[in-house]
Amino acid sequence: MSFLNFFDRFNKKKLDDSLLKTKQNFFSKLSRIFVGKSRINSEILDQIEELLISSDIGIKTTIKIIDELETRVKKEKYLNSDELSLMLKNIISNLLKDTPPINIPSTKPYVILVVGVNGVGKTTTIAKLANMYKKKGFSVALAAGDTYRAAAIEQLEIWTKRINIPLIKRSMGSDPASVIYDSISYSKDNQVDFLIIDTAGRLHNKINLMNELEKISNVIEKKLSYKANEVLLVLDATTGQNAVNQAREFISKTNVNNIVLTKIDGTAKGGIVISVSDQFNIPIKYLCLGEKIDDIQLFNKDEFVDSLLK
Ligand SMILES: Nc1nc2c(ncn2[C@@H]2O[C@H](COP(=O)(O)OP(=O)(O)OP(=O)(O)O)[C@@H](O)[C@H]2O)c(=O)[nH]1
Ligand SMILES: [Mg+2]
Repeated sequence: MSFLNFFDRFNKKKLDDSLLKTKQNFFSKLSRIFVGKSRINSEILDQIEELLISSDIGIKTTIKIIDELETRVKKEKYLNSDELSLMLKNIISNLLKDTPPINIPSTKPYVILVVGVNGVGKTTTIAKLANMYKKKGFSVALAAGDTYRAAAIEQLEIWTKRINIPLIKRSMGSDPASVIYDSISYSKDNQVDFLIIDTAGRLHNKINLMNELEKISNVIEKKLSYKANEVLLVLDATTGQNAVNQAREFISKTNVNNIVLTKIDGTAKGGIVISVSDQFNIPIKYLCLGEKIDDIQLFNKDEFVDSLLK
């Protein structure tokens, strides 16, 4: 398996701009905590703790950060706010997991199964990924596995026409497993490099949704004799700690092996990225920073922390 850097130029400004609200939310408050103080005491640590929790970093991750901060502050009692910022940056960086580079498939098709609850940005993310691979010269096909809503198929149709790639679909209400079956046959017959599968975010109930995902996974494995290479869980950053609950649910019931956080632009809840990266043993692969086709970046923990805490 070879590796390739898909992003010719890392758009740091876009990341800075997207994280601005989160940063302002956090930092304006952090500097207020410091006004008139010249040393770190337990009262200040309590205030930082409260601030971290209110910044969507979550209780568990916040406790880890504060414990570490406490240990370090004990060694070095007198710190100004710049030094404390640097310390926080370092602690948060250490909590975040590295993201592996994008794999170039050695077997065809490389299957990406995209899962997540309704409205989080699955279909938009699929279009962004398809466009990214297409631009790099790979052949890409999409499977309209969300047969629950007619609009879902139409939405994918619009994207595939724009990107100029094939869409494998059936009519609304068909069995998604049959669409997946068709899409794998198509991919094999046409030497498709990347097959990206859209799935429903909402069914009659949660058990149905998880059963359907399991059925889809089984069809993929049976027809290809290997599992989906990537099960990509899409989480909406604007939903804050709800995204953590969704992650827990999907990770326990499906074979999620990568995470995308969408709608980072314009939310003050960017702290959720830290919470998700710390709490699950699954890497965040991409951040989505807008509705346009290019608004996607490979997650880079150092750039992320730098944009957030510089
Ligand atoms: N600002 C912003 N909006 C986004 C982003 N990603 C998706 N959206 C918007 O979020 C809305 C829902 O996106 P979809 O891609 O349709 O979400 P979905 O998960 O496929 O939704 P269902 O098919 O209903 O389950 C759309 O209006 C998108 O344009 C993002 O990174 N930033
Ligand atoms: Mg959709």
